[in-house]
Amino acid sequence: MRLLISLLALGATAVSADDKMLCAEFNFENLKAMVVVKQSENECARNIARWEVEFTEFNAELCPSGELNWHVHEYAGNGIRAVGAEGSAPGCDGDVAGGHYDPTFACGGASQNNANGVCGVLRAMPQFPLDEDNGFVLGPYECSNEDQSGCEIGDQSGKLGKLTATVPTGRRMKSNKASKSSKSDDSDNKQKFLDTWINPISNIEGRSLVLHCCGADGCGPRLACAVLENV
Ligand SMILES: [Cu+2]
Repeated sequence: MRLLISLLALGATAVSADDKMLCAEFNFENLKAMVVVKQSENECARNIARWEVEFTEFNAELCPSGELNWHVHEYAGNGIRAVGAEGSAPGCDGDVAGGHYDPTFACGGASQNNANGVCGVLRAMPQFPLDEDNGFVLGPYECSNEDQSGCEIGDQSGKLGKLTATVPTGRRMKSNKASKSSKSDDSDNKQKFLDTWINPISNIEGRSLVLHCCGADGCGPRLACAVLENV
C-alpha cells in the first residue's frame, strides 16, 4: 500500500495550476543556487511536497566535499560564510535562524524545541504511549528516508538525503551570460526529491533554508542560508 501511494505521488509530479510554490534563492559570490518546493492541494492533503534544487555556481573552497546537509530552520535568515572562515555564517546563526523547524516534536539535537526546552520536558514526562526503551514519551531521534514520520519536518537531509553542490563544466559561464534572457530549463542539473513528511508549505514560508558542509567528521555549522519565499 505504501509503495502504491509512493507511485501515485510520483505520477503526480507534473506542474499544475494549483501548485503552491516557494523558492529560496542563494545569490552569493561563491554560491548560487535555487531551492524550490512545490505542493498541489492534493499533495497538501497527503503531507507530500516536491523539492527541486539546482546549483549554478559553487566555489569548492567553501566545502571541498560538495556534500551538504539541508534543513528548514525556524526563522528567516540570509547569509554565507566567507571562504576560510569558521563557525556559522553571519545572518544564519542560532540567534537569527533558530533551530530546525519541528512542529511535530521529533526532537533531534538541533530542533527548535530543544533550543526552547520543550523536548527536554517531553522526554522527562512518562506518559502514554511510553517509549519501549526508556519509558518516556519520546525515545532517541529516529529519522530515515524510509520512515520520514520520525523526522523533524525541517530535517530535509534526514528525510531526503544530502545535496551535491556540483556544477557541470561550462554551466557557470552559460548561466552568467544567459540567465536573465534564456528561457531554457536546465532540468538535467536539478536534484529532485519527494518529501512525504511535510505540512502545508505555507507553514514554511518566510523560514530559512540552511546548508551545512559535510565531511569525514560529519556536518559542520551553518554554511549559508536563504529565505523560503512565495513566488
Ligand atoms: Cu541546519
